[in-house]
Amino acid sequence: MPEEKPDKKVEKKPTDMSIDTAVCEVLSNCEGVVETAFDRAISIRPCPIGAEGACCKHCAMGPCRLVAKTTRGVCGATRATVAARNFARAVAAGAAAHSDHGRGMAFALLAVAKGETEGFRIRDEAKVHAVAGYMGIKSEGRPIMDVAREIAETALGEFGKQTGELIYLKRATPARQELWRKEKIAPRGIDREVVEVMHRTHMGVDQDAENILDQTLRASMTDGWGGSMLATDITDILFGTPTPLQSQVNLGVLKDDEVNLVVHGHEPTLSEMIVAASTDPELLEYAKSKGANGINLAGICCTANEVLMRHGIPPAGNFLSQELAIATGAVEAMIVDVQCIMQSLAEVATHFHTKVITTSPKAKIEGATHMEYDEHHAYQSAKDIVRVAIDNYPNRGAAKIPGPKPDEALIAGFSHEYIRYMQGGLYRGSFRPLNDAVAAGRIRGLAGVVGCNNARVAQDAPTVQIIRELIKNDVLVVVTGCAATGAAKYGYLQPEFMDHAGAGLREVCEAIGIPPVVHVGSCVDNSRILTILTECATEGGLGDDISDLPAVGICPEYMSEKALSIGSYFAASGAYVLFGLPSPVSNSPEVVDLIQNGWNARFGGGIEFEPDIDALIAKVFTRIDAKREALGLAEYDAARFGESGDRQMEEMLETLDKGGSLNVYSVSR
Ligand code: NFS
Repeated sequence: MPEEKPDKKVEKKPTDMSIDTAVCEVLSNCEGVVETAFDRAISIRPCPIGAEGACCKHCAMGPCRLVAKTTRGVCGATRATVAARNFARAVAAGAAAHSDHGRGMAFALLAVAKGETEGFRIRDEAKVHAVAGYMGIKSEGRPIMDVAREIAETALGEFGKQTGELIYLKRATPARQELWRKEKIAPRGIDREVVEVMHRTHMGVDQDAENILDQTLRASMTDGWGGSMLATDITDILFGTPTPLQSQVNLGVLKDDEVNLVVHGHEPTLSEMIVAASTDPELLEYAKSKGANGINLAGICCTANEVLMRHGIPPAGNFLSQELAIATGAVEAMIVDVQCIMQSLAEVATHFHTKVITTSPKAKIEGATHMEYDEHHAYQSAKDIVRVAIDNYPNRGAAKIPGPKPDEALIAGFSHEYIRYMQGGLYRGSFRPLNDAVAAGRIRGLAGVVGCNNARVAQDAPTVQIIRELIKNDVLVVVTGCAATGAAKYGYLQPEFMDHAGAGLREVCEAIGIPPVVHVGSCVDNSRILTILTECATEGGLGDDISDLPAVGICPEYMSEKALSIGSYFAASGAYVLFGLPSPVSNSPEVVDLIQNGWNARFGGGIEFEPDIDALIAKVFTRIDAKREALGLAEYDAARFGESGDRQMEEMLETLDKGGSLNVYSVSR
């Protein structure tokens, strides 16, 4: 086979590859010395056949490339079947990743409830009662650990369930539940639907694109209304439901004179314990004995979001920053578990003193140090890992940490419970003020901006362009995942960013006390967006279902299969989702039409790929305005509002500035 030839014509400067100046600074230092994903994205051209969903490699008669005049594979599979199969398998992999994370959380809760762990406890008893309510478990008057155990067992039961429906489907609007049943896509067990995608897409099974895509939706819903929603709920139970807090962001959060530990990956069980261990007096003393002034913790990817939302631990960056954190030369240990971890970390680390530590039996990397994390001895495992990092501190060479920019402060920690609380208080919280503001046109619509970085587009550029344009035009934005970290890096999660919002949006945000860009968590916390949208639909005044709302989902820089799963479950839930990259099914106009228009006709939501970001933004407004019109709402007029609200936002900030707590609705903390 000929070697992949680098495209000689492509010459890119760091500033073409990322708009993050800290990232560009480290990239310049790496030039000619350390190879990164940014370099490989230039030297490796994406395969045009795979990129369009035109390659079928599901049996050994192929791989068949359905390009040019070839319209069928050796077995006769059509372009539509092949594109649908490829898409289905990607969604199944994404749903499996999120759901396996949820399963891990359920096992952790079970271990806590049985008293088999040291280090963990239940931090949010109110959430235990709420989740018991969703699951139909009696909780009143019972010992909390008994209820927690039943929740964990019920959650685990959702994975192996063979018939019936996922319990959490009941959290959707009645109209949505009815539609799912009518269209026969209500998922049964989590594992069953994912396995069934794999079966149906095996050679010679399901050959009907629409039928394959229906199973794709079932599998995706086991993510959004299954594994992810369980993961969010159980994480809140064990580690606390987030409330607003302040933090910093970007590579500049690494410290010159402290032991820097970066937690990277997704599941929060280990990182929670690392947070605790990093303040352990014994370990702080140990760090001092090695010449360090302390232990500094930072995060990458969604682990960063988990520990940011609950502890204010600063994210050092999003997906494309992972190699560069090591390339600062200032990281003693990067601790990883599962998902979105580049294999190249181990290679980058060979140029520096950093130890890359893998911790999950599911994810090992050649060249990394494996220290398997045992949740039954969680705190001890965390301490052992922190100790390895401390021992590595004296090995640090000349480090170059890019300086923090002044606009890197952020506010995060907006759970749906807190957003409800902000609109009326502990006993009278609702989504009424938000709905009224949308109905009146102060807020034009709602958008979720979520997902990854992708080395094929300049890091963060599409995300910040989209968010800026949306809030300027009075669209309230919620963010999760690497898009949230991206937004934070440019000051978009600062209260001052309110000045860039349209007058109507600003007025509402000030009155309710939320920023115009609301960080609701990690990627599994997209389930919080499902809850927020359902609350809006249930509150009244904006129709009866998510599909009636003037709301859209946007994934500007998608990279992972999880993003396709998220897009699919949002579509099934009635949201229209735009991805800012080329379509992975473009080889089949039939499949493009099915997921965009076919799903939209049946479910009121769909998926569209639009790599032209200006065009994507225009489509967002068209969609939102069409929904407003269908609801009979006032036409959006940017000039109509402009009075200031009662500045609850400022009061909240004052409380935070004085070191005060906003933990108001949770009884156990
Ligand atoms: Ni979501 Fe989070 Fe980031 Fe993308 Fe990866 S970390 S689960 S997949 S890259 S947002």
